[in-house]
Amino acid sequence: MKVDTVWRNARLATMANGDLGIVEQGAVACVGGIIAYAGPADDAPAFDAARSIDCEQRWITPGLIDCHTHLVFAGDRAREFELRLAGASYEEIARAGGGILSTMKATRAASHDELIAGALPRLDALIAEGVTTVEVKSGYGLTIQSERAMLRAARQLAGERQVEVVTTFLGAHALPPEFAGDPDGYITLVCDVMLPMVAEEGLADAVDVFCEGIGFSADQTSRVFAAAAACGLPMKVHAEQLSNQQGAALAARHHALSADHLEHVDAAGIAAMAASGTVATLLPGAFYFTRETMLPPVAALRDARVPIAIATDCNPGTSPLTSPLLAMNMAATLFRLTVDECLRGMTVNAARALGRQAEIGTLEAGKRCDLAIWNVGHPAELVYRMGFNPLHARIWSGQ
Ligand code: DI6
Ligand code: FE
Repeated sequence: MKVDTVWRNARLATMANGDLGIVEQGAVACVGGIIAYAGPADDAPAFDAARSIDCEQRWITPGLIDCHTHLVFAGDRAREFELRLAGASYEEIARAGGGILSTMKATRAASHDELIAGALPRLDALIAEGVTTVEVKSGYGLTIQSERAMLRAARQLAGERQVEVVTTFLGAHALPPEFAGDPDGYITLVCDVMLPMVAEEGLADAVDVFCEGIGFSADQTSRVFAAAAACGLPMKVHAEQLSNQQGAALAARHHALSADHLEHVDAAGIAAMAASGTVATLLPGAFYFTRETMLPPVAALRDARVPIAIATDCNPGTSPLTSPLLAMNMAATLFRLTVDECLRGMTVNAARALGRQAEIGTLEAGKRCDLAIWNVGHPAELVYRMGFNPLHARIWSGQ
């Protein structure tokens, strides 16, 4: 078989077949950036490879996928962090005009180049730990111009680095000051003006809503979902992070790709997600950083066979985290996910949360050749260690 590159003498965690899909003596070959073979070396065809790489028994996983980030923003919230350490709650700060709105002010004032320059160090941190696909949300502009600027900056990141960027319109992230006291009026702007513009200009691959007491109600969320469906865009939702607004059940009814956070999700929400195939995206960085105490019901999600993804939720307010490895360690240590669930949560299930499971997330023929090659004795080390990066090499689209 004529191939561009073969990676041989490797141990594979393919993430195929519902577990880690381990192949002890494996090989991966690619042609034109697409995996042509991934499996046991003994079963591989004879490769006529332009490039043959001896992996010296290193482990290869699919490239990691961070399926929930707010990577593009300006400013920081370090001062607010100090206030929270002094006892102010996230909600108190948000209601006092801090929080998302303080990042909104800085983001509206930033130029396109400034948004790019601010996001690149955060993107580079993710790439350094083997991320090959990253989801980036808008939601700090909250006007047509500024939401458009955020999404354009997110799209531009894919031109600055060898990475896939999947964008999500999160205009319904917070109520902008121009609509103070009129959330329904703002949701009308989101549905009737922003969303059609975003869809028309191809700026977003999905739509998200912050369904929460300090965000938007289930009714307002439902309006955005209906408008997204009318624009042909899939949905996601920040749901049950601080309270139970029935956001997950609503998302499932709309066949959303994912419902994210879920600390306060109930049995009805879980059953609805199981029925619709909506992915549960858990965000341990936000749980840890806000010192949340309500754990997401992992055992109930597991029992209902709801696919679980993990992401950094990189954002300046509740999760200034740019380490997918630490996110996995937190998901295991804080949420009691297993090693297999953590690794699948950052690969195959994260791909599903983005609706990209046909193209990425496992080491299987036909998928894009995104690889992370690790200096570890077993994949469990990727979840076990804290603050150590054992990445040996990262391959994106065969390069
Ligand atoms: N939930 C969160 O934790 C982030 N957004 C959301 O809907 C917080 C974003 C921020 O505080 O800047
Ligand atoms: Fe988020």
